[in-house]
Amino acid sequence: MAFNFISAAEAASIIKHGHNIGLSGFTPAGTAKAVTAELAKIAELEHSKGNPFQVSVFTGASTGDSCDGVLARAKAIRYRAPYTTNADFRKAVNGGEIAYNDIHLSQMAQELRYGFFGGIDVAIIEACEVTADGKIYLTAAGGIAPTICHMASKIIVELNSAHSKNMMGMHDVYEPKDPPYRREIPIYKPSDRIGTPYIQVDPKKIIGVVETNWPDEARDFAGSDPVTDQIGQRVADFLTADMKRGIIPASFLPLQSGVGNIANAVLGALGREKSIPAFEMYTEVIQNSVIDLIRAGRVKFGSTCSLTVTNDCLQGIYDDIDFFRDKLILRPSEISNNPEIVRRLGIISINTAIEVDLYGNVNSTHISGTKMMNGIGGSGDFTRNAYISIFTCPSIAKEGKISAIVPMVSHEDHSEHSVNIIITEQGVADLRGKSPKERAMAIIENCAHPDYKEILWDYFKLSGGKAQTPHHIQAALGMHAELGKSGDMRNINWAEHM
Ligand code: 0RQ
Repeated sequence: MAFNFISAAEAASIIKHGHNIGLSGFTPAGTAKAVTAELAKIAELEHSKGNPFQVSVFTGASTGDSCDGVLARAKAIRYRAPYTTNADFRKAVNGGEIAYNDIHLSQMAQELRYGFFGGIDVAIIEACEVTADGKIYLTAAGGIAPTICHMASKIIVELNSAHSKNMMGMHDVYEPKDPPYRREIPIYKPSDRIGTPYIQVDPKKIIGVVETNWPDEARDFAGSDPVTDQIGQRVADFLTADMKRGIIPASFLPLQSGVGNIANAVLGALGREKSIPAFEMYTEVIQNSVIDLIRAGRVKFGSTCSLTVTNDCLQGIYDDIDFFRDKLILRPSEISNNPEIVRRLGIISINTAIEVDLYGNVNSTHISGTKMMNGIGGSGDFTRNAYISIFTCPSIAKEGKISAIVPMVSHEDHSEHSVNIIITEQGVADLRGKSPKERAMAIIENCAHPDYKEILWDYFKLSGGKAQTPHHIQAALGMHAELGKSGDMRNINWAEHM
């Protein structure tokens, strides 16, 4: 079958007000870009005529500016799930303009299939190749592409020559059946292949192919600094000690690590720690630091949903594809983040917290309990099911006006029942096997910044001390209230709250 080659603007004109659109990609990696950029122009034109024009957008994770950025600025998004990182989008969400649903990334595809959101009208899939018999070869991410391809009545392919066809063969496309027919997902080690290297669709559903040459829009993270380096080294020392005392097997366990400069620093430190053997990753995002470790022989294999790397790093992988073919695999987010596999493989998860409370509850998503930062991402998929779940964060934010260790989290994403280890630049709190009061003492003593230690000890003492989980309910969010009042948590006077 010969494809209908169309412009991005023609493709965008197929999308109507009220449509549910699904996009390939996971982070800016592999996300369709050209059609959404044109869709924003259509929305602006319709709005200028006084017509409503908004769509609902479903993706694997965050996207780049050419999706969440332009669409948010054009006020073209009514509803969005499951995760974003774009600053303009964040502003629109916190200004009440967009209905945003922050969902565990492993669940996005199945919740679409279960019908929680209605259908998918149009799927926009970035590909490095598409064949006449309907085989779509994805680019730098798996995301929810298999599910939206099979659900959508119309598929638009963005055939992006900025991605090399060398990517063909790097994906492992697998979609589980839904209950009551679901079986185990047969992955027993990070490198297992269980699916096909392409998505098979009915070619008649591909209503247009848009040829583009649009590089991925992955962010370049700030370099390391003394605080992130210290956190990274503490993670490496902690894991080394746990291996030496036999908790982690001598052959080590697969790692998951979040996104950002702390994740880069952690991986850098693990790479340097020669007492840790070369290890595997079973993770959702691979950043530049992991590619460096694969080249250095420190990471033996990386299973991921996306290659969220800089474009020169991605080009390096394409140029060296023969080296990387047996060292990398890309999976749909439903598989890369699947709780069944996380628990089976015994993954060590390392994610970043916004704030942590005295009892080990973690807030990963909301600033002062109300303003959305990014979303939970995959952190919950891994944390709840990990062999050891670790959260890292600097002990303070905003030049010390904010403590990351607080009496009670202002929003909870990961509960005390799932969180094992807290690591700040100050130290490590090992919460395993500890009661709530023992956890509080470990967290204050080891993780809080010196400016906040006395403040937190005072709260702990004033909260009564006898209950299973001591709190002074009126004062529990007193540090947040103080931040709102004076702009600095250090000004807290507990007597005013009790
Ligand atoms: O503010 O941007 O104004 O400088 O939050 O914080 O320290 O730069 O760290 O970029 O790693 O982000 C948790 C948001 C951390 C991220 C979070 C302010 C701080 C700074 C960013 P500025 P840092 P990071 C993998 C798994 C959830 C999803 C997840 C995240 C900004 O890691 O979204 O883990 N995680 N997914 O100053 C007020 C506090 C603060 C605070 C930090 N307590 N109060 N502001 N900040 N703590 C990804 C995927 O799933 C795809």
